[in-house]
Amino acid sequence: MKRVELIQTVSGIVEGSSANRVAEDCVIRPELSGMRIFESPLFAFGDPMDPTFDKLKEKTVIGPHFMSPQEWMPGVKTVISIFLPFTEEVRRGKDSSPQWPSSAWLHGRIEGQAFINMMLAMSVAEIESYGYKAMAPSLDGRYWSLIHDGNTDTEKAGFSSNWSERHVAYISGHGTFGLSKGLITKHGIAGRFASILTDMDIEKDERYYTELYENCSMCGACAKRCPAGAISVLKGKDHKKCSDYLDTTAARFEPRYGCDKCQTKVPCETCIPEK
Ligand code: B12
Repeated sequence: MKRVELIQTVSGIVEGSSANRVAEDCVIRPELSGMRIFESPLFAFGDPMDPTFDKLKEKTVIGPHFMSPQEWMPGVKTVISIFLPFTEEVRRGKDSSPQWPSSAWLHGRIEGQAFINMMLAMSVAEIESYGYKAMAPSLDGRYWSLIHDGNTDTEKAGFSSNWSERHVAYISGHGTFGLSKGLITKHGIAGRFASILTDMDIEKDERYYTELYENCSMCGACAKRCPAGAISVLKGKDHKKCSDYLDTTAARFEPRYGCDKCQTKVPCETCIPEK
């Protein structure tokens, strides 16, 4: 299996799977039945031996709880980072208001992640069928993430994870962080990330940036749109305010939740913004 075949395989799952469309039996509004969730994915291939992975263990970056690619999978030779941009239908949900996310975005958050989990499992099985080892940290039993502050749990840091898809995407060559803390790729910020580790040696990408926030113009559009007041050009991003606001969406839209404001109708929505 070569780089191009792997890209074709994963892209084929995104193109062809009915799980990348909202099913009739779970739809919030009838007109969203069959809505496609993700566009064609973008790939970045990282080197698991990149010393920047060690830096992620520093407290000021992520922390010692971050598990390196080798800790997840001894013998790993390639980190495959995948960006799945949301379709225009998801980004332009018709019932969006300045305060609340659209039904389309809620489907993108919840059914979109369910599709990603399936896509990862299918992709891992496909790589293994060629005789290589592969695994997706986010599907592994050791994976954890905390979307609240970690005061009650000393081993798990708050607002963190032992495998951060954005940091992995940054190292692999997708793009850089933005003021909202989302990662801005060549196809923008509005989408979700996933990753696979494998012992297949695939040609790596070069990072096209040197600074952490290089792709962000610091225009402040995301700060103006944030209904939680969680983003500030001067103070950066307040995860607690963001998370508390997400809780109000969970109460209102149960069993779904989410917020689109820092990812849509901003200059970095679908591209790297001009400075
Ligand atoms: C915890 C979490 C949250 C928390 C905290 C958010 C955060 N930014 O960390 C809360 C609940 C607030 C949250 C909210 C949302 N989330 Co969220 N969340 C996560 C999760 C589970 C872990 C993130 C994590 O590990 N953070 C760790 C801390 C350390 O990150 P940080 O403080 O931002 O990191 C900074 C430092 O490391 C610093 N730094 C300092 N020195 C150095 C040196 C180096 C070398 C580097 C690289 C960095 C660095 O740079 C970073 C940026 O400032 C990931 C899934 C995953 N496993 O990756 C999704 C994830 C980050 N969330 C995502 C999304 C989409 C959202 C929401 C839009 C919700 C929604 N979908 O409706 C909102 C708003 C996002 C936002 N603006 O932050 C996406 C991001 C997509 C993107 N384009 O970037 C992710 C990747 C999920 C996914 N699978 O796609 N989320």
